[in-house]
Amino acid sequence: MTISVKISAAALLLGSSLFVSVSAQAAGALTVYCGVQEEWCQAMAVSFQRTTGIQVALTRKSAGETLAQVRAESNNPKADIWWGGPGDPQLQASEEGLLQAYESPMLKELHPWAVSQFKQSKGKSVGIYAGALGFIYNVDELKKRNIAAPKCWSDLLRPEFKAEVQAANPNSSGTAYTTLATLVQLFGEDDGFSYMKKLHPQMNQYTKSGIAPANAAARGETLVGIIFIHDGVTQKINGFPVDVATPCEGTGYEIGSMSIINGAKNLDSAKKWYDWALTPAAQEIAGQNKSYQVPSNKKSPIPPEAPRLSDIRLIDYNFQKYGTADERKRLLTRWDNEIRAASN
Ligand code: S7P
Repeated sequence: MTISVKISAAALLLGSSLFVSVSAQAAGALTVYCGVQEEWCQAMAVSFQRTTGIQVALTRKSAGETLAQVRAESNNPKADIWWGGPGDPQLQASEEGLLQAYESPMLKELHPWAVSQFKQSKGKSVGIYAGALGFIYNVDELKKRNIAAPKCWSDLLRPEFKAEVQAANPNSSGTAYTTLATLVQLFGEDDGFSYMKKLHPQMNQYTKSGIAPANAAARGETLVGIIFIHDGVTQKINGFPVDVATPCEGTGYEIGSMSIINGAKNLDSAKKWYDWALTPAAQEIAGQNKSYQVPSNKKSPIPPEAPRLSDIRLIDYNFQKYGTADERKRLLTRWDNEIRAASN
């Protein structure tokens, strides 16, 4: 979905009357490919425009889709900034020469995990937030059917969860690629794939976007979803009968990331967005829009609702290895051949 967010001069004065134009990519506008929830994407665009006067044309896409689009457009880049979504596809994009290096003066204010994304991408991507992978489940539906909540990866294989688990497709979704890479790192590659094979009959759908299983669990369309748990917290705060858990065996996490597209037509504006997006003022927009990740600037307050990474049994996720083009392609091909093919 592409929208161009424009604020009239009068609206800036009155602080209201935002209007949305269908004429995306207006001349001189900054074009942002946004990888998080729609509301947060839009709030960022509006706030940036208020702060700088620079118009923003924004498209929300899943991480794998953005990578494919940036690659397809590499001879004539349409976007300036890739903002949000798990960092592994941005590491691959960096390796493929699709991103441009930029060292923001804000770098010194960031947590080490955010700087590590910068170093691993050779200065072409940076961490903007972090969040852990886990489960969302519908508490009312579980109670109705007298089913115990899942606490471990192994629980998802229980007979009562047959066709009751939902996750995204790792080709399109950064969340699902994080899941795939997590299972491989946690159990070893072959055992990880055996687990995914056993999990396959438990799945009712592989969605395009990583956020979709959280929406489905909230509405009782699936008992369980595999998601970044902060998306489950959002549903809970929205009043849906859901809860979240992180797997007892251990779990992976994302470094939500940002980069400048190589050949960006609005480079100065892109750098302004990049620096601004790393400030506490910009990062607080997440919590204000019910997005509960851990922000990357050390001075940004962590929303009280955000799951604390220190409370979760996290694996030592190897972003360097699982973000390389070869490894991503190899694992995705193996997933297509051995897991996805089982549904055909
Ligand atoms: O904004 C929430 C969030 O979970 O969305 C991204 C998520 O991976 C969805 O993108 P995909 O469709 O590519 O999976 C996360 O980066 C972010 O924390």
